[in-house]
Amino acid sequence: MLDWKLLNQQIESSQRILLSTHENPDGDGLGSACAMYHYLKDNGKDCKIIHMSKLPTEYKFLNYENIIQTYQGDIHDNWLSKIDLAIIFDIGDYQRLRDIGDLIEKNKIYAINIDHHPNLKDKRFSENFIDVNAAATGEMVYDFFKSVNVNMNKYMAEGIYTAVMTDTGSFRYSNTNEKSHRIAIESLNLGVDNAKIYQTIYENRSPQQISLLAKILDVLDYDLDGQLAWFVIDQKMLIESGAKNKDVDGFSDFVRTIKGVEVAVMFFEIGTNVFRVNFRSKGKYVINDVAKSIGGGGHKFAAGAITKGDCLSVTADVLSKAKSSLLLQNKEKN
Ligand SMILES: [Mn+2]
Repeated sequence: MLDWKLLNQQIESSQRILLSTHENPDGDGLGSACAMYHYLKDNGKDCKIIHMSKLPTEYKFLNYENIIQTYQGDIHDNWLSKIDLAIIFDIGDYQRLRDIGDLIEKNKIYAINIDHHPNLKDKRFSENFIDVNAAATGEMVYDFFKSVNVNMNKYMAEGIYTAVMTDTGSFRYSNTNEKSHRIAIESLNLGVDNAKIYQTIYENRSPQQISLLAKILDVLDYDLDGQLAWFVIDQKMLIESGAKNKDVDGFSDFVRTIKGVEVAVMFFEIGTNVFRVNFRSKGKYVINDVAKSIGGGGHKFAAGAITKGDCLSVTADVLSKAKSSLLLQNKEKN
């Protein structure tokens, strides 16, 4: 059991509090930060959510009164130099804090990590609250509220709901648990508009993104009797379709939905001879070991890495590692 009272003590003894999450933030990191923000504001704290990226348009609905800001030294450094506490959500890897991580170290800020990624406790954080069994970091923030007897308001629930909905694939992935649904019930009772949140996040695809999807389906390849599906998105495909980097989000989840496919692997060329590799598993095979073996990491069934090399050697290397891992896991099962 995590000692959430400790977190509350830290909050109570702090006045200026920074909330943040990883670069290229997702619904879990942003939703968790927003839920906490509304709790802290209600308690009279001076707090800001500052992160390294541009806020993705699909999450702008969370940004009431401009509470979520993109880090800019000239605007924020003064405020940041006087904070008492930083609470970081869903980070996975300290590096993903970028400049904010450097500032925390440089200013020796008391920083608390709340995360459900299976990571070693990072010493750069003063406290680590880690629960790998939580479907979302948002569930941990919910646990915190419960254990210190906080009644959620609609804004807090909206953040928590967004976090849980996005990290459970809208309550469909294998990490979805009883608590995820309980959170949904409570959120709906508090007036959260679930259909509106879903549509805002997932039913706003651009025609460019769909045209990129068409190209992917064209190059989709299968291995291990159709259990492993993989595809490459190179710069040329991106340019030809007019899609943006972030438009590839969700494609590996989509490929995993194919009948018989247990693991989907995406190779996305983010720079010349630099690939982001994404692994998604339906649950039969653990894939974060493979991600780890090429310098990445993540959850058991959703992981990723960045790797360098030309397309042919990168795909050959990663696929051979993935295949050996799957075959080995098969053997261990039988
Ligand atoms: Mn998460």
